[in-house]
Amino acid sequence: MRRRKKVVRKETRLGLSHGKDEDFGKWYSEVLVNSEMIGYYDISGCYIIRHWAVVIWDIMKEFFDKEIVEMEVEKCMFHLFVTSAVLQKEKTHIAGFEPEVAWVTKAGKSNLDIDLAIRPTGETVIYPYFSKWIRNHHDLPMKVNQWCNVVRWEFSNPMPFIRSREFYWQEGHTAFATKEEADAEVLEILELYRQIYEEFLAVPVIKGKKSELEKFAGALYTCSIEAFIPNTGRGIQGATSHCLGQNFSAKEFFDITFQNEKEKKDSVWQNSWAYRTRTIGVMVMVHGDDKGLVLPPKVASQQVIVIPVPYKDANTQEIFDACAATVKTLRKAGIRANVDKRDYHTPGWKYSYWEMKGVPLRIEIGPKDLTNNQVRAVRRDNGAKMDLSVVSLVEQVKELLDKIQESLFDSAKHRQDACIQIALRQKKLILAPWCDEEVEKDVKERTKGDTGAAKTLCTPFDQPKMHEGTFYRSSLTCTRTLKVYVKSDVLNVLPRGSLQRSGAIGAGVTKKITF
Ligand code: 87F
Repeated sequence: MRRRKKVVRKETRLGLSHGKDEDFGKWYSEVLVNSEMIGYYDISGCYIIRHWAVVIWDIMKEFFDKEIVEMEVEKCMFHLFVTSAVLQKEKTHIAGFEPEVAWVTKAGKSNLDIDLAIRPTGETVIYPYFSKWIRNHHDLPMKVNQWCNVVRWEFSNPMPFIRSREFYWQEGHTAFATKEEADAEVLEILELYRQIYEEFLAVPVIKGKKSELEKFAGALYTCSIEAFIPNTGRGIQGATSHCLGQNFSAKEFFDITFQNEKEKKDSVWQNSWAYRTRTIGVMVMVHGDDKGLVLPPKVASQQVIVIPVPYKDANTQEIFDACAATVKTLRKAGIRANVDKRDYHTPGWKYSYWEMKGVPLRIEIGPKDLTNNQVRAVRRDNGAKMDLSVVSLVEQVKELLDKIQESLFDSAKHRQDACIQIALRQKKLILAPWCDEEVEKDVKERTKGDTGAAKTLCTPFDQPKMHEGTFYRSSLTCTRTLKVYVKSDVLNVLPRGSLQRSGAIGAGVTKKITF
């Protein structure tokens, strides 16, 4: 029997009681609460997002806002409520989502004249006004974005950041005169989402296009960013950028038309795009370890924590002064640094505390460091310790933070790449040749189970070379699937999990396929 790994540290009483590889779900909740990212609320599926996480959100928001301002997207704040009459306008597109819509039906003790839905997304709230505001081609493109909360009363297993009943997001809604402009924007936004994940959160992602079955029903096509959680072996949708075509602008829906340059009436081409607080959950799942959070320096609210290490007869005041001076120097250079001055905790306790909170770099200053005009630095990601000279402290810290950011991404990328296989039986992300919807439905149906069916995530834009008729190396594939899957020259990424459990898929291995 495998012995349970003891993660709680005796000497400090800080730490986690569940290992990441031991019970991933419990580990995740514990990390979020102990690191002070979230608080559990008394409504199931609702969580309080605390300062430590809000700062991460704000850093991403600042980047994204700056980029979309460059794209001439305007800011807006639409209402939280939508009447059922307006919500019904979108009926065809939101079919299937209705059970998730939450309603306000009372004010005090009296029933409202009309029930009000709480927005699950902004289309129905925003598009009636696009219809009023857009008259002719001079009004186009129209581009708006809002940062807000939405409510979707999910019934499947809630999980902080990943699946909550109320969540925060940005939602962008744009209208163009031509499809070409809309197509270009879909990709431009997708690239910003990639940057958020890869360059800020150090999480590798796959950019691609959703299949017809997995796209938003109201969209002409949906592009997405897909991330991978090695511990669950499952893919997770990171953000979406939809081209809505003329579906919503059509006369029978929101009737968003304009006079084109030839004085002819035409419907606008629309896009909508969003990323949400789920980003934070993905980052925690990918980088966290048995000591707690591991924050990439670019999004860490504190990049450096300075800890005084007083020693017996040494001059404590001098050590505290040196810590304060170090913080001042680092902050002046734009580094988010702070000192833990609390005199009622030991340095050891503080080390564990800041490790739990994932601060990328710890600086310890003790009497020996004062004498040698140096500080001791400890990396959160790999535990490496080094002495840094006070003379060139800023440059060295900046370099270290860059290295930490880079190596977090590299190691996550390495883990993800190692899990992408042309294979159906292991706990893997599957890069599989794709045939048609019939097969897609079939795979989804046959792999249904408690950990979720193997549905296609997206068709990656980056496609490995493959020729018609080439057989792919696979540990196994059933004859039927193999036959149909290799017909296509497009590869789709499927999450692992259910395929592996599927006897049907596993049956009838007949061919070894080579890549
Ligand atoms: C839940 C309840 C009601 C998703 C819902 O992805 C409606 C919906 O329309 C709903 N869940 N959707 C699709 C949202 C599509 C779209 N909206 C704007 C986005 C990006 C931003």
